[in-house]
Amino acid sequence: MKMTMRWFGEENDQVSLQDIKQIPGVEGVVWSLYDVPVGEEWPLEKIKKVQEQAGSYGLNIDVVESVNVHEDIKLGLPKRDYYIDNYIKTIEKLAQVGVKVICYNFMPVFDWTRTNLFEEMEDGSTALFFKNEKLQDIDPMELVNTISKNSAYTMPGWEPERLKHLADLFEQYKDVTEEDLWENLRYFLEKVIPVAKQHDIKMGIHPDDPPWSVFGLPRIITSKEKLERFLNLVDDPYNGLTLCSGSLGANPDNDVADMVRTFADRIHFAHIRNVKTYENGDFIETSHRTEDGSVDINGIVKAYHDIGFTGYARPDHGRHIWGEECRPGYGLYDRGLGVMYLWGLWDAFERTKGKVNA
Ligand code: DNO
Ligand code: MN
Repeated sequence: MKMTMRWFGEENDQVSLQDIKQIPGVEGVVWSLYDVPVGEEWPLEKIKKVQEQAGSYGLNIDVVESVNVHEDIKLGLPKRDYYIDNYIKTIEKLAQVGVKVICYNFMPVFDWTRTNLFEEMEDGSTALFFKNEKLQDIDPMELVNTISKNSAYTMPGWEPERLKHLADLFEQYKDVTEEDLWENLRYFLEKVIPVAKQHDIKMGIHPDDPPWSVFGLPRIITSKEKLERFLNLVDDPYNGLTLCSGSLGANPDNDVADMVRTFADRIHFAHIRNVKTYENGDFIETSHRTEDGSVDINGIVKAYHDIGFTGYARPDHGRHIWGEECRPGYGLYDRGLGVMYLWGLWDAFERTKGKVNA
């Protein structure tokens, strides 16, 4: 397991490369170019700049999260070929600096969705929260406004210029079914995977978060069966997964440890975090520790250890603790604790490997 940490860039993140370097066992940053509009080709100079910045702290830039997919591709509109061409050119550029994995998602309109970014927990920390009932009767625009008001940062997937066109986007998705989305995903993969393969870059789709439809929009990367269907769209090791335990774990029917064992060699990137789920469909993002939430993090790390996972991993969202002012879900402290919890489990499994009764 190669440990990484997400970093939003020098101008965009209160967490510094120095901070990241000081977390034990972190080898690289998971990055993106946030100022390039979705669908445009990434400029090589900007890519190289990140490489230099991270490199000066001895951190690699092997994993990109995300190269986002333009809505026209998801919608299957005529201009999709133009955007796919740009995507391919970006892959070629990323290959030049040695990128190994590209994480992306295929969620219509929204990336991850929560109803409160700073829900108070009993211990005085705050965390990302999803109130199921609230989402049933809220206008998406209202949620977008609340979310942007409560955050000093622009969050990937919630860029104001994109969301300005929200009404148009909803109109365009009006008649798009799940089956249409599958077909549009296949079209994209059939063009992109051969290029990624040629450049030895593994593609890892991130599951939908939460793993069910929101605001009536179709969502397809939600369960074990759907992941299986996805992998068969283009049955090639370069067409793989970013297996996110927290996104999938928001649905208690999803057994993530079982998915790790089933899809082993198709998992290129592991997002590991916990969530506490409630019967009414609400969930809150707790600390990474198994006992604190509903997801069996211990069992998941054991599964990764058992399959001899050599891919990349990162802690995912953390709580906001110790008074830290940070990007929602992406503070330094709780994610740092997350890294150490994951290493603690991993090292213990390593020590007992092959021993009877371990
Ligand atoms: C949620 C996060 C996501 C992720 C994107 C990837 O679990 O990891 O925000 O970054 O969906 O495209
Ligand atoms: Mn994730």
